[in-house]
Formats: sequence, structure tokens, C-alpha cells
Amino acid sequence: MANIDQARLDLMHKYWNAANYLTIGQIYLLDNPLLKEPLRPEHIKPRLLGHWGTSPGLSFIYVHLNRLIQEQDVNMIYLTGPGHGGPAIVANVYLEGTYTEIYPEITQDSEGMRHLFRQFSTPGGIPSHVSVTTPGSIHEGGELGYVLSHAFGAAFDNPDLIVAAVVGDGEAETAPLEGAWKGISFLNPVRDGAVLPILHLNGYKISGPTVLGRLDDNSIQKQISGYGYDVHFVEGNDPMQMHQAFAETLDTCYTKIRSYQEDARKHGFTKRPPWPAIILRTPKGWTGPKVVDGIPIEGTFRAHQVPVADVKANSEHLKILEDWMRSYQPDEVFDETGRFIPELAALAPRGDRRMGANPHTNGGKLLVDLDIPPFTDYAIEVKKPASEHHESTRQLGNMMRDIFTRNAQKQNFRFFCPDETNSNRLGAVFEVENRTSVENILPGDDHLSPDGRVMEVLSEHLCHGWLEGYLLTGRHGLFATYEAFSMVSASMTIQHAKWLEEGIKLPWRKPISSLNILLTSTCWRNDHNGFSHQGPGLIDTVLSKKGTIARIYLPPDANCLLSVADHCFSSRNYVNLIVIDKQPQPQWLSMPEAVAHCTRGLSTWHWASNCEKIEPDVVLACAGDIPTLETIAAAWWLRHHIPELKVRVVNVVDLMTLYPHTLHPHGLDVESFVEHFTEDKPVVFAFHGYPRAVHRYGRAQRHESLSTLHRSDAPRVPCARTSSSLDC
Ligand SMILES: Cc1ncc(C[n+]2csc(CCOP(=O)(O)OP(=O)(O)O)c2C)c(N)n1
Repeated sequence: MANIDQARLDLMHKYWNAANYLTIGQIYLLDNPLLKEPLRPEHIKPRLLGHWGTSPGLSFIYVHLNRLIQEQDVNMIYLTGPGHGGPAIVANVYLEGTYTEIYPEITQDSEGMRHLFRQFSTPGGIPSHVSVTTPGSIHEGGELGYVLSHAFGAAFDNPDLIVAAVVGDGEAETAPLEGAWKGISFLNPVRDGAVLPILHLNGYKISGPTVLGRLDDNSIQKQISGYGYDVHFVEGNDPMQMHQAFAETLDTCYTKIRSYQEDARKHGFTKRPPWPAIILRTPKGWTGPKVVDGIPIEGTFRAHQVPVADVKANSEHLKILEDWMRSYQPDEVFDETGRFIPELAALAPRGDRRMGANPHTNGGKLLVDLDIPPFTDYAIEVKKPASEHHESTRQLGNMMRDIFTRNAQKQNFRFFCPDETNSNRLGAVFEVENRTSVENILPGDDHLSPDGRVMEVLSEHLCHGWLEGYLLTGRHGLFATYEAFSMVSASMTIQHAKWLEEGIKLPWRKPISSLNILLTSTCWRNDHNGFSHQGPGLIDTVLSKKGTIARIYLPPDANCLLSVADHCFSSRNYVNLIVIDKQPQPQWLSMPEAVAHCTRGLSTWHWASNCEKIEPDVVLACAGDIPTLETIAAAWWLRHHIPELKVRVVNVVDLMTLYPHTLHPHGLDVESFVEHFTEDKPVVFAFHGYPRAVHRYGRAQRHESLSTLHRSDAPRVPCARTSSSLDC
């Protein structure tokens, strides 16, 4: 590979200086942003927050990717695994101009810089991570482990896109990240983009060494190449040598990526390419203070956060900070007014090629509506409640099959599932789609192909992360999982929910397709499974999220499921949780009845009650398919054995209707709530999940006790009945 022009590298070095300077300014300074006067205690923030250690490496990579983008006109986005390096990414999107375009008050001058510094990690300002407020981010990186799964999700069906994904070497110890290297086994060079993993081997976590940091190159090479990558090392601490080495390596990797893609696109898929991965070994806190109070800082875990503390009170520390900041020669990179000097600003890509402005990172801009067939086409004919028994999820599988067909040209829909598509009765999708694999395919394999869009990998983390990456870059999908194991990735559900909660407050972030999670193989009907398969906890997890984004549906039968799914697939910016079992179950409502029921969110089922015109003695309420069956059976028994007792059955499909309407937009007002649950009659609520959900919100509506039927955990021996002899 030819040497990179030294003059260009010198300028890039200055650009990197500017980014490092702005990073430190965000961590430390309240005022005096350009150091026009000697640093004084009053210029320092009262509380020093932020992470320096990872930041110089992140900026180094950013500056180099800018060169590649500019020279080769690359469509590239940047995902920061160690998202705590937020100030570095904010510094870079500020330098490239996207920050000021989105936040005009952060001007490209000393006043804007002052504002940029003051807002960082400050109440009312911006978070310390690469969060939703950061242009160009689809990955906050606060909870470590998901960068590669997000990166692959973004690359699927984006043939032109290269996703640079920085993996922290601490992050690389997490289980989700360890699994995510396998993404290349699902990445098709013909129709997908590429992921360029850059393992940032700075050797340390918060307070100790990383496992990989203590391995020699040979061991790391074996490990990463074992996943199928072609490993490139760039190591050292001399900046100018490192600029040259990294630039050359980047060029090599880019050439390889494009040649694999060109070959596959010209000749068709033959085998998984050995995609390149870079191992960048640099000191933690590179270019920062070497020693403070006699203790080494650069190249140690002590550089992780704020490398020089107590700067306001300790004049020696203040001096270290000032010398450190001046080492980046701010007067060489910013002019008198604080503007980035044009010769350096010219090194950033233009327009949408800037990584902070790439539309793939604001997926709503690229979102094309999903073409959803009329869900009523998949209706089960129900002439009389419980006259039919069906596996409800099968109907959803039929609908998804046709969603795949209708959107085949747009290539914007994928289904993610940990190896349970058939088990969850969604196998109709295989009439038109395959499972994906770019590894060897053997004659006996079932619906396995490099072209598939059914993403089956036995990792809830990967399914979830891939779907999130896919959604955040403007596409659509569904994650279906056994209910109990949705808890494996529950934390990802929370993180995505928080992202959406904040994202909807930012007018520049365009709405994206909702995160749709189908929980099936539920706790009440795991007939051949054990206690391990019982745990409806994700409901509680989603209940804890804000009403602006959280939705939970418990359709009691197939027609309700279809209606709910149609709504979820066309919705935006929600986390939609749909809970329904896969086993044959009685079908209660005709399609028109189901539509009316789901539109209301809950209904009194007069056909199961005996008090249409009068106040009941007791309300039997239910949410969830098995609790519905049990409740209908109980009501039947009461009607037949104690006919003088007036029983009302209320079925809840949209759990959020139980909230007070002040807390959730779907919540009923008190009058409507009382219309169903009465002012003061006892309510016995059979609920699919843990009882506190119903207690908390149902009680709030009626200010009195409500009994919930639910065991403190699901039964070890399945208790559900599938009676076909109910005379409803
Ligand atoms: C899942 C998770 N566990 C723990 C943490 C707390 N944490 C924040 S930063 C960090 C160390 C990260 O090390 P590394 O990924 O190597 O990043 P870098 O050294 O580049 O800062 C830890 C443990 C976290 N953010 N996420």
C-alpha cells in the first residue's frame, strides 16, 4: 500500500488535536474556552464528569474515517461501543458542522464553544454518552455489549453502507459482544452492507486490565480470525507513525471490503468473505497527562474518566490541565474568534457524507411504510365463541408470509427469532422466505439460504440488537421469542425504550418503526417444558416505561392478535409487547368483534355475563389468553350453578387501558373505567403476568382493593385447560 501523503496526515493530526481539545474542554471548562487568558479556578466546572480514556482513540478513528469517506466517497456511519466517549463524538460532529446545523445555538465561535463545554453532562444540557441527542448516533453505548449487533442490524439490506463499529476491549468481555462477532455468518455481500469492527485495545476498563489487553497479538489474532475475520493490527503510541499505519490499514480494509462486494455482486454469492477487522492497540488516555502526583496516568486505567481531579482547588493540577490543553495548540486550530480554521474544516466530508449527518443514523428520514396486507384476510371464522380451536400465532405467520412477499422489492422487513420460528407456529413465512446463513449449507438443511430474511440465531441479544439496528436505520421487523427468555434481553428493551423516550423530544429525529416483540410459548402453556420456561416478567419491564412509548397487548385469540399486529406494524416510536400463546386455543371473537374489542382496548363480554342491563354482583376480569379461558369457564360455572349471582366478564386486550388516562394515553377516564368495573363491586382479575401491574393501575382507578388471580409464579405443572365443551 502506498504511503499516505504526509502533508495530509499533518493536517489530520491537527484535526485530531482540535477534537481532543474540545473533548477536554467539555469535561473541564465552564469558561475561557480558547484559553485566551491563563486558566483560573473559576473557569473550571464545579463537578468534573466525563470519560477521557477512550476519547482520543475514538477521535483518532473518526478523523481517519473522514479521510476515507472524503477520498472514496464512502457511505459510512460510526458506532461507538464505548459510548462513554461521548465528548469525543460530540467534538467531532461539532468540528464537521453537523452539531451547529442541528443545534444552532452551539455556534462555530468562542461563544458556541463555551456553550458546548458548559452543556456537557450538566442538568438541562446533554448526556455524557453518545446518546440520542448526538447527531450520527444510533447507539448510545452506555450499556456495553451491543455495538456489533447494532452494526450488523444497520448493515443488513443496506448494500452501499459501511458501518464502522468501535468495540471497547472491556466491552469485548461482555457476553452479547462475544456472541456478536458471529454476525458475519449472516451477512450476505450481495445484498448487505459491511461492518468494519475496530477493536479498541487500550488495555484497561474502569479500574483493571482487560482480558484481551493482556493477550499477545498471536492469541488475539487466533481468536478473532476464528470467527472468520481477517485481522489487521495497528499498534503504537507515536502519533505520526500511528497516523501513517492506521491510514494504510484503513485503505487496505476498504479495498478488501469493496472487492468482496464487487465480486459477490458480479458473480453471485459463493462463500463468506474473510471480512477485515482492525485491532487498534494504543495507550488508554493517549496524549493525556503522563503522571499526576507521581502516579502514572496515560496508558493506565487511571485515565478512564477524569485524569486530573480536584483542579479548582489544587493549583498544581490546574497547571497540569492548562499545559495539557495547550499541548493541542488551540491557537493553531481555531482562529481568533474560535472558528475551526478552514484548512482543517476542509478535511471533513461534505453534506450527508458527514458521519453526523448520514441519513442512515436518522432512520425515520429513510423509512418507507411497510406494505401490510389487510389483516382481516387472515381471520378465523368464529360463528360462536369457543366453537373453534386454533393456534392463533399461525394466523400471524400467514400474515407475515404475505408481508415478506409484498415488501420483497423494498427489502425492508426482517423477522428475528432465536431458532423458534416453527416452534412458535410462524413457519408459514418459510413458504416465501428462508433462514439466513452464509456458512456451509447441507442438503438436509431446512429453508436455509444466504438470501433469507428470517434471522434465526440462538441469542436473544443478537436478535434484539440486530432488530434495533435495522429499525434505527429506517426499516421494519419483529422479534419473537419464548416469553421467559425475553428476560435475557430485557435490559436491551429498556435501553431502546429510553432511546425512544428521549428521541421523540427531538424534532430533528424522525419517527422510526416501533420495536415489536412477540412473546409466545408463554408461562401457562409450556406443557413439555419446566419451571425455567415460565416467567412473564417482561410485562413489568415494559410497564415501567413512559406512556409515550410503552404498549402491552394480550390478545385472547387469533383475530385479536391480527388486529393488534396490524396496528403494531404500522405504528412508530413505540415498544409494542404482544403476549399470546402458540398452543391450540378457543377462539372467542369474530373479526368485526375483534376489531371493535381491540379498538376499545377492553370490553365487557355480555355473552359470557348474565347482567347486560343491570349492575353485576361481581366482575370477573381477565387479560391474557389462558386467564381468559379460565375466566370464561368460571363465569360459565357461576351462571350455571348460582344463576342468581350476577356476573360480568371484562376482557382486557390493551393493558394500558387500566392506567389512569393522566398516566397513559390509552388509559380510561374514571367514568369509562367504572362503566366496566363498577363503582364498588368486587373485581376478580385473572391476569397473565405478575399481579402488581393490575393492582397498581387498576386500584388507582377505583381507589380500592381488587383481587388478582395469579400465583406468585407460574405453576410447575401446567394448569390450563383447553375445554371445547363450554356452552358460552
Ligand atoms: C454492561 C455494562 N457493564 C458495566 C458498565 C460500566 N462501565 C462503564 S465503562 C466500563 C469499562 C469499559 O471498558 P472498555 O470497553 O475497554 O472502554 P474504554 O477502555 O475504551 O473506556 C465499564 C465496566 C457498563 N457501562 N455497561
